[in-house]
Amino acid sequence: MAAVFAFASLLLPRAAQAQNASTTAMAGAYSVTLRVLPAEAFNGPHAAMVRDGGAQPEQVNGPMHPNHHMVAFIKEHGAPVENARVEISYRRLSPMKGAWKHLPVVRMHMNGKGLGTTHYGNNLALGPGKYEARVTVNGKASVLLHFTVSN
Ligand SMILES: [Cu+2]
Repeated sequence: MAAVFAFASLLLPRAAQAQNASTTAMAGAYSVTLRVLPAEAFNGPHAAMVRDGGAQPEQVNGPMHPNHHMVAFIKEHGAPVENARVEISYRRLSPMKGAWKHLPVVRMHMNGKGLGTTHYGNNLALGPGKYEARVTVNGKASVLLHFTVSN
């Protein structure tokens, strides 16, 4: 199985804007949509997210004080992939270039909306700036996506 690296951002430059950034590219046979949203609750009466596996969620009121929810939705032939192994790393490009960081990836779905809404990622703290993120699916298909955080 050949490794597939889809450097979509080089071919089709497009940067999404947070608070609700969304950008999509193909990673091999997988469609990867990266969304950067406001931080989401995993527990309590207003939990928007239900954890199904993977890493532990960074809680909204936890020590990291996350302000965003960076997640990847994976589809294959138009259907959501509910059991992918997903790795996400990211770095800030400007105003100051940062080091690559690994996001501990939670597998989750939207509370009350079923496993068809499965996605992968976590809450995290992001300051304003331009970023790139690499999403790798099942260890062999990866895509590099760009987004901007404005607040
Ligand atoms: Cu989520």
